[in-house]
Amino acid sequence: MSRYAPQEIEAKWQAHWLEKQVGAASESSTKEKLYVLIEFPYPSGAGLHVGHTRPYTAMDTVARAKRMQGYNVLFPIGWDAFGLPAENYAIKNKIHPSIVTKRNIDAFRRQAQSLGYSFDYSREVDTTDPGYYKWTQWIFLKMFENGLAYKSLMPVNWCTSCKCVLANEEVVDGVCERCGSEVIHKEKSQWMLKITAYAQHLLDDLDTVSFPSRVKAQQRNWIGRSEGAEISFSVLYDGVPQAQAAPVRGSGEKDSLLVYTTRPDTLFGATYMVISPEHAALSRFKPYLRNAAEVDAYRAKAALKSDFERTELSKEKTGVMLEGVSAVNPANGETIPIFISDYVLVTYGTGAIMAVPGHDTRDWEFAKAFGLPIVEVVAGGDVESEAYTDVETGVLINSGFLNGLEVADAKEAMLLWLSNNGLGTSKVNYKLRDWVFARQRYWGEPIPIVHCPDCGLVPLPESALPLELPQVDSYEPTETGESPLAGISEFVNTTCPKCGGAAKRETDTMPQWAGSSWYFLRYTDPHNVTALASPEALRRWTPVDWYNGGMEHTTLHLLYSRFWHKFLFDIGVVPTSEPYMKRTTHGVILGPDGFRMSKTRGNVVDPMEVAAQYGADSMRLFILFIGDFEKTVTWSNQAVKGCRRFLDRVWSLACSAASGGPSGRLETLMHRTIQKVTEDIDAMKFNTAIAALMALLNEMDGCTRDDMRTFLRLLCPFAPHICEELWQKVGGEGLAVLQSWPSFDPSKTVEDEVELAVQVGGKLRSTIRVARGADKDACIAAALADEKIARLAVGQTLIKQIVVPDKLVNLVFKPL
Ligand code: ANZ
Ligand code: ZN
Repeated sequence: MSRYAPQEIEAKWQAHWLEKQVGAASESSTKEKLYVLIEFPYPSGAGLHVGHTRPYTAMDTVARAKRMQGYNVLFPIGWDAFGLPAENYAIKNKIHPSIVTKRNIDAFRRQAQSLGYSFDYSREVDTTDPGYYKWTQWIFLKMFENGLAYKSLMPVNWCTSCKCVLANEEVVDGVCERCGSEVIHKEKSQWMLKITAYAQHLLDDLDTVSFPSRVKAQQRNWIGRSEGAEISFSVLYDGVPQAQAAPVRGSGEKDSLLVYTTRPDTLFGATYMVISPEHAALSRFKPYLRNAAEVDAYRAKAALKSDFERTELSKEKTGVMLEGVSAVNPANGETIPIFISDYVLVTYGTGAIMAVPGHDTRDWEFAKAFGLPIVEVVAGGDVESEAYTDVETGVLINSGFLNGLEVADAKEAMLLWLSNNGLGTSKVNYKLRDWVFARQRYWGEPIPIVHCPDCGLVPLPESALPLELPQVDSYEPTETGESPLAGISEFVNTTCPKCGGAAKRETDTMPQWAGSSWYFLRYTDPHNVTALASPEALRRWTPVDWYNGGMEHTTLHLLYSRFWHKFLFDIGVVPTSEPYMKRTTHGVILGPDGFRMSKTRGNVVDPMEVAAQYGADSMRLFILFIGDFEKTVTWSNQAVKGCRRFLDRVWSLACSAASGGPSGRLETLMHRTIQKVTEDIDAMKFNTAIAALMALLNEMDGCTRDDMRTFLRLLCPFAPHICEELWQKVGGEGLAVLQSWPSFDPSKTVEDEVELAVQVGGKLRSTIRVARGADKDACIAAALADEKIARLAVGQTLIKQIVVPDKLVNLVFKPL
């Protein structure tokens, strides 16, 4: 009997499977389709890491099981290859990013294949391939045509180290998600995508998909719908010399400030106003301000802070009162001061608030810091010691016509009053911001727009796509924040597609999230040169049935791609409004020391090394056996060895299996295990599925080849190489990976006999087997028929019998 030597069999089967295209999805099959998707990797120079292998192994197991279960499975792979690391590497090593990218892709593919991943490698997509990004640019042009791509001067997040604009989603805790450097605000003219136009759709359609509740909750929070009112406060230019104020007052013009509030019911409690340091009204106010210098100094300081720093709850409130202007509370006519403070963001609502310190915590802190009046307008708390923010209970007080109403009713009453008096309207707001869609870097999709001095922004015609990246000598971003493309005059100087006059190309490129916003569509028809995919292919394969990915993408890629998909649906390109029917997520794997794996900690485990040492199958089993799939787990070298020992036993039992049909002895356990493994794969409980297979193996000593063949079919999606090899050894026909999935009979999964303890006078004397659920008389009869009991009963008469069904029989005898 040969020993199990994975290194001798794995490469052989990988090559064989590739040749037989066992992972290829069929365009002509009549089987039901199943589109199983993983998040395609960024092919970094470091190769596949543990973070890839957990989701990929899981979904490969799912894809393999589903093929065996009779589905026509689409399980594709591709490369999300634009982005900064390749560019930074290129800068450092003076190699074109495309060369580095190609090298990395080849290495990734080799590694994926050596772990036995059954992707459909014939459908690979590469976001940096002009044949691919032609369609990324095409979608952009469609968005431009539909008013969803626009350029606007706006404050943007600027990473001081990447020298690049970041999306809100890329700023984490006030620093750049990528490099950890400080992020400041800068005014720049930016390409934007109007994702906000889809805010309500994105929210509503969450009800139609099967996503984990925490994913839905995160997207809902990120979209941040709130209902409230916009209320107008008139502004007085009060503290300035009459002559200066005259132009406004004398002309009869009225100035006003619009606020957004979710609590119009508290209007009587608004004791001051706050506008953001960037608020446009400040330039109007400036001539009337007595403390303009102080105001300017505060604004300069605020500009250096990130939104995160500014809105942190615990932060001490700062601000400056605008001396020379004031506002009027429209509900009670009182004059109230106006402040600027950085806790009010220019990018939300109207950039101005009515401050109600009695019932808003931030306002309360500010009022305490500045000695401003706090008026209680909802009874129920103690507003001197903290803001009373409850909205479920409490009634309005100190609020004129609202007095005595509950909050919900007061909101309605106030809204009616405001609209009747032309002072306000109800308003829905979203936290979601439009998506900053430009990077000042080289290695991204060029934006296919021309700046013409006469025609303005002119889109390239479709025939000019793809607009390819030009060859450059230097990939470094410029100090002025312009893309390296700005330095290539052959690229920049062009003619206007509309008027033919001299014009300049846009030199910003798209952000990394562009190519990944639609890649799953391209898989359905990856070589199409006339469309991003044919309508037939899209109808055949979309929507994605099952998409597994990381929690970290919930408010980035997952939201972006839903937005693009909805847009493509609206313009008739895709057949469904949601791209993914079901989303699952995996937990993080920590290093053996329990910390997040990182180069600096030196606790990074290389899955390829593990596979080289123990075999790809042991690596696959281990990564799934390690713990609950959705949970964070810690790496353990011990567990890898355990998985290898299990496979060693599989090997030796298979080699010694006797010929013959299924063993009756194993029938129930076999049916149970089939059921468990089938259900556990669907529920992503891979660890308990593997445990059930281990338990089954423990009972398989002396099993037949038929038993072993069933076992191998069950194990095959997890550890395909060893199963393929042993399948041949135990007389299986064809390829193991092409076998049908074992079926189970639910009625055979229950044990139909149970063991009963038989006591005589309370002492255990024997055990018997009876049918499960056997009645009292049957149990007693069976007990009395037992040899040992019969012997004891000689010369005695039965005077008492107690039966606990399925458990025990107790008999009491008395001598005759
Ligand atoms: C008065 C008020 C009274 C408020 C009260 C709350 C409680 P959400 O739910 O997140 O939409 N706000 C409005 N615009 C703001 C801005 N640009 N920067 C900072 N804060 C802003 O929050 C809406 C509430 O946040 C608004 O309702 C406003 O404060 C504040 F008892 O108005 B409220
Ligand atoms: Zn022109």
